[in-house]
Amino acid sequence: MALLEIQVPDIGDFDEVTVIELMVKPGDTVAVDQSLITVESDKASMEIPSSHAGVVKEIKVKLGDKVKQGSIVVALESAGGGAAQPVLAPNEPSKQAVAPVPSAQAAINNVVSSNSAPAPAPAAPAAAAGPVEVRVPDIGDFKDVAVIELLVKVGDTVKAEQSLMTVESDKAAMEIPSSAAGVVKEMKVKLGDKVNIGDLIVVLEGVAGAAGAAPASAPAAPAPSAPTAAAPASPPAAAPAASTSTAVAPAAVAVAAHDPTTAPIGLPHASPSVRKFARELGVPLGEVKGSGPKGRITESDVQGFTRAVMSGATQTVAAKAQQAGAKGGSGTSGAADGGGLGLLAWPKVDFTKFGAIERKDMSRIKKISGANLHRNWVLIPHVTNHDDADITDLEAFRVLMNKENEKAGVKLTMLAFMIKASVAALKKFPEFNSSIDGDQLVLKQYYHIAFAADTPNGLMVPVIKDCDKKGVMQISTEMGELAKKARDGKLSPAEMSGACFTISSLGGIGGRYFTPIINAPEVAIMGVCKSQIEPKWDGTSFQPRLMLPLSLSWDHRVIDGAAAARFNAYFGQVLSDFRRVLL
Ligand code: CAO
Repeated sequence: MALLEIQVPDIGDFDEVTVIELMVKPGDTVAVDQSLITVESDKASMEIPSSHAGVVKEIKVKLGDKVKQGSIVVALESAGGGAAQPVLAPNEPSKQAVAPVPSAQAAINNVVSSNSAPAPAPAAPAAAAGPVEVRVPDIGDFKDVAVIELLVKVGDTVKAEQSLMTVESDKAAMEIPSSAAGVVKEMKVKLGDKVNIGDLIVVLEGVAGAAGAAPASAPAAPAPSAPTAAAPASPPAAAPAASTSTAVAPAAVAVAAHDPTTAPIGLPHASPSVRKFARELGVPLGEVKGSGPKGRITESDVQGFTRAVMSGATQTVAAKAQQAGAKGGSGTSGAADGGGLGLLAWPKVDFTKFGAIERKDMSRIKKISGANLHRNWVLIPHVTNHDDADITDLEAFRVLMNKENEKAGVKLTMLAFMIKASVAALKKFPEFNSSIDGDQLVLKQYYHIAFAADTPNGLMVPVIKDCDKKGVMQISTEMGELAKKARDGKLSPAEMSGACFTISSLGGIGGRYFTPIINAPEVAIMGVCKSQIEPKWDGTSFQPRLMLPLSLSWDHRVIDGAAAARFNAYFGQVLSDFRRVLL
C-alpha cells in the first residue's frame, strides 16, 4: 500500500477553477479514472478523475476552494491499480505527487484548453460580412458529444466568443463559443444531437467590421475561455448545510451547522451558464426540476421556477422553512422584507446622516454560517438550561498533571475533560446523541464531539472523532492540532463533519452564561464560560470553590426539560468527580 497524492492535472488555459462538488469522502474506495471532484470555471465544468485505484484517506480541498494544475485533491492509499507507478513509498512524507493518468489528463486538456487544439483557423478579414459557418472546434478525444442546451436562437445577435450551445460528455460540460460576431441565420443542430469536431452548428450573417469572424467553411477554433473562475456555486455549494463555522448573533452566541455529510451528494445537473444564471437570480438550483435530457436543468427551467415563485404557485424550501418558523412562534429580522414572516421590514437607515462610516463585505464564512444559524435558530425550538459545575478538584488535578508533564509539551486543557464528560453524559442520555430524520430519531452509537474554535476568518467547528476511545491527553493533543488547522484555514470537510454534540467554550475569554445555537442536525450543544471562585455552603461554612458556568441548549422536539436538567447535572457531577467517567 502506498500513500499517493492525486493532483489537478493540466487544465489548460484555466488559471484557477472553483471546486463545486466533492464526489468522494474519506474511506471511499475509488477506481482508476473515477471522478473525485467537479470544478467549474465560467465556461466549463469538469470532473477531476483519480489516476489510481485505492481508498480515500483525506480530501485536501473543500467546496468553494480555488484550485489549479498541481493542486492536491485527495490523499489516496493506493490499491496498486493505477496507471502510473506510485511515487511515494508507504509513509514516506514526501510532497511529491502522482501525475494523472494520461488519458484522463488528455481528456481534460482537450475539453478545456484551447492550447491542446490544433492551430486555430485563421481569422477572416476584419471587414468580412455575409454568411459565416461556425463549427465544433477541436474537442480532443471526445466523440459524439451531446448538445444539451442551445443558448441562442435564429435572429439573435451574437458577439464573437459568446457561447452558442453547451455540449456534454460523461466527464465534462463545455460551452461552444462563436468564432465571429453576427446574427444567427440558421441553427444546424438541435437538442440531443451528437456532434464531433468540425460539425457545422450555426450559420451567422456576419457583421461587417466584426473582428475575428471565421471564414465560411473553416472550422472555428475554440475561443480561449475566460481564465477567471466562477464564484463558488451559491454558498459553497448549493449545499445548504455545508457551512463550516460559527458566528455570534446579537442576542446569542451560536454555532452554525457545518456538517458536509448533510449536504446533497450530487449537484444539480446543469451547465455552467445555467448555474451562473441561477446564481444571478438567487434561484436554488437544487429545487428546480430539469426538463432537459437526463433531467438536466435548462435556462427555461430556471425561468419557469422563478415565475412560479413570483406568482406564488410555489415556494422555495427556505421560504417554507421561514414560514414553519413563523408558525412555531420564532422570528427573524434579518431579511429586507421581514423575512417573509409578516414582520416589519428591516430598517433601512442612511447611517452617514449620523456620522462617518465604513462599509466592509462580510467574510464568506460569516455569510455561510449566517444562513445556517438563521435556519437553526428559526427551525429548532431551543431551550437553554444554565447550571454550574464544581471543578475545584479537577482544576487542581489538571494543573498538577501539566506541571508533571511540562517537558512532554502537551497541555491538558479543561475543554478536553469536558469533551470526555460529554461522552459520559451522551452514553447516559442517548437521546442527546441523536438527530431527527423525518418522523424518526437516528440514535448514534459513535461519539464524535465538535468544539468551536475562534479563528481570524470566523468561527470554525472541528470534530474530534471517537472520543469514547481516546484519553484526555490524546483529545487535548488532537484539539490543539485541529485548532491550529482551523486558525490556518486548513481544516478539511472531513475534519468538520460527523459531530454528535458540540461544546462551545468561552472559558478562556470570559462571560457568565449564554445561549448557544444548536448545530443542526445535532440536538444539543453545551456552552461554557469562565470559571470563578465562589463561596459554597458545605452545611457548616462557606467554602471557596471553583465553579464552571454551563449553558446547555437543547431541541425541545427531542428532549424534554427534565432530561435536560438531568443531563446538565450529570455533566457537572462528572466534572466534579471525574471517577464517574469510569463507571
Ligand atoms: N474557565 C477559566 N479559565 C479557562 C476556561 C474556563 N472555562 N477555559 C479555558 N481557560 C483558560 C485556560 O486554562 C487557559 O489558561 P492558561 O493559558 O493559563 O492555561 C486560557 O484560558 C486560554 O485557554 P484557551 O481558550 O486557549 O484554550 P481552551 O482549551 O480552553 O480552548 C479553543 C481552545 C480552541 C476552544 C479556544 O482557543 C477558542 O477558540 N475559544 C473560543 C471558542 C468560541 O469562540 N466559542 C464561541 C462560539 S459561538 O457559539
